[in-house]
Amino acid sequence: MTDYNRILVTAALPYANGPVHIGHLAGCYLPADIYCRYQRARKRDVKFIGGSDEHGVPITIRALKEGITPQQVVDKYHGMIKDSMEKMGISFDIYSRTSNKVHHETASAFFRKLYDDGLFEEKETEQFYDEQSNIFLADRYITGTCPICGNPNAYGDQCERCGSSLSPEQLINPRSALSDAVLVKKKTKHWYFPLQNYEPWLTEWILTDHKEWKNNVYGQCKSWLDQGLQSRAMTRDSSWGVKVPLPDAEGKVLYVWFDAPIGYISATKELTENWADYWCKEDTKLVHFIGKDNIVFHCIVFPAMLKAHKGFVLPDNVPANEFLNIEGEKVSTSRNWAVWVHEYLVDFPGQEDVLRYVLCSSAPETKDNDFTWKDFQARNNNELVAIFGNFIN
Ligand code: B3M
Ligand code: ZN
Repeated sequence: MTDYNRILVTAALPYANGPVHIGHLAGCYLPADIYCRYQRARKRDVKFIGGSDEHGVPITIRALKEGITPQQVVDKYHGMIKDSMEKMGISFDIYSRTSNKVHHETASAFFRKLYDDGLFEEKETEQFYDEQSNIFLADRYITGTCPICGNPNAYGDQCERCGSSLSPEQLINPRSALSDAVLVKKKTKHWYFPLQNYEPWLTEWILTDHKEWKNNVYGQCKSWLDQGLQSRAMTRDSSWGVKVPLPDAEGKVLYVWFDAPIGYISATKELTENWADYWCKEDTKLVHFIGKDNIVFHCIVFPAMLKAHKGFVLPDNVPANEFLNIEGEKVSTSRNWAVWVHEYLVDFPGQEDVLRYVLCSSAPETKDNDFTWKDFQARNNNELVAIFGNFIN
């Protein structure tokens, strides 16, 4: 739609299990911020929504490893992330968090509506369970021997030596990556959302009606749709998250990718009592800024959820950037290969705009790009100081 009266902009909710790095800024927060500043300058009615994603496996694992509670993990990192965003001038209208009460209520009611409308499938399956840590393990926290190349340290989702994508069932001698315990199989019931039922609609909506989406986004959607969609479990066994609002669901929470995007709605509720104008009126333009690893969730899963629920606007565009590498290598949190924003802010006080300038001049818009300190220095000295500085003088 070209005729709209308000713009609702969201930026992916970072997991509160670690600080943010410059790849996050370049990929998502800076482009979203620039877009919002531009729209405000045009006097458009724009709301810029952000917040921390405080549920999910990454947070519980972090808590287990550090010997603290998930709440302590998210309190620590939510504060750090919020502070980094503010200091970098990311001009959110609200930066909320998914552990808030309003979010739990909103996500819970959303699930309940789909349940009451009979839109979930209930299935019992056997899953790997770690009896030492007392948890069901997500695929990537299961290790074992790769059936293809014999690598003894392959993961339940893939083998990093031979590159094969795997399922935990294929691993020889599966063990827990947390406790090293030998795993047992346990029965568990979950609620699945049949994405395949939305496939004809999604195909038309994306591939025909949204040909203008960025190539990388459109291409990923097309390849998902070409492969065919399947039911996805929207609940998990865990004590951390939004409780499944059903009587026979003790120890179950909503899948983090079910609740997190609803966080955009909850945060808007927190921001303004007119939240429904932004989410439910057809003359709203909804734009999701994200990184490329979040495409399927924002273009396929969340729109299907919104469609199923009824009454919400759908995204008009989902601009996703590629990744920013550092000095020729992929960012890796585990190897601490990243430029952390909170550290930059200490090492280069008052130089926030220099970083914004460099990241936006080499933004990974159509392909992965590289950040180097040499380039940072050159752009500062040759472009900002020499050209721009002299011009102002
Ligand atoms: N927290 C994944 C990420 O930080 C996830 C995004 C949620 S957006 C609703 O990349
Ligand atoms: Zn292998």
